[in-house]
Amino acid sequence: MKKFDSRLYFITDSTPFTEEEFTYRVEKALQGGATLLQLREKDKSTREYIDIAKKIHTIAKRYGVPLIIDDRVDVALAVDAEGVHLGQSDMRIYDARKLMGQNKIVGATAKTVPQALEVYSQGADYLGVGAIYPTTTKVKTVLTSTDTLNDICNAVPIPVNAIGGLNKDNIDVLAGIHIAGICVVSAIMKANDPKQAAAELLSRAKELEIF
Ligand code: TZP
Ligand code: MG
Repeated sequence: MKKFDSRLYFITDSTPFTEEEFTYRVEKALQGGATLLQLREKDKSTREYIDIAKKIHTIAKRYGVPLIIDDRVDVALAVDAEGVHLGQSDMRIYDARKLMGQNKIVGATAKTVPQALEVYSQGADYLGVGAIYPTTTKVKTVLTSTDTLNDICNAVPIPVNAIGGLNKDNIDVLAGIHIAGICVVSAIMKANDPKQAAAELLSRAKELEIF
C-alpha cells in the first residue's frame, strides 16, 4: 500500500505567472512544508502540460513530495508522476486504476456520500471534498457543507481532504472533523510569501488539532 501525507496538499495554478515565477513559488511552498503537490493545468496543450509537469516533478522530488497530476492519466504516466486526481467528469477511477497500476495514487473528487462510496469502491486512494467556502480559483463547483464533509469522512476508510476557499483564518470550521488534510490553491499560490503561507497553514492546523 502506497503511503502519502496529505496534511497540506498544495494545488497549483500557473495562470498569472511566468514559468520562472511559477516554479519559484511551487518550490517555496515545498520549502514551507507542503506535503503533497498537485499540478493543475486547464488551458495548456498536452505537450505543454507534460513539459511543465516534468519540471515540477524534478523540483518535487528534491523535497520528497509526491506529484499528482490533475485530470490527465496520460500526462501522469508520461512523467511518471506519483499519482493522478480525477473529478466526476474525468476518467472513471476504475479505468484510471487499470492504467496507473496499484502503486500509484489515484485521487477523486466527491461532493456527496454516494459519490464518495462509489469512487472508494472503484479504488480511489483519497478524496477531495468541497468547496467548503466559495473560491476564486477557476473551477466549476458547488459548496459542500461541513456536515456532508463529516458524513463522507465517516463513510469511507480512505483519507479525506477538505478543499475550497480555505485559508489560515477560516480552517477552524474543520476542527473535530476527521479529515486527513486540507487542499489549498490561492492561500499559497497568491500569497506574498508562499513559503511562509504554507508554514502558517500547517501551524494553524496543528494548533486547531485538525490533523
Ligand atoms: N475544487 C473544489 S474547490 C477548488 C477545487 C479545485 C479550488 C480551490 O482553490 P482555492 O483557491 O483554495 O479556493
Ligand atoms: Mg478534473
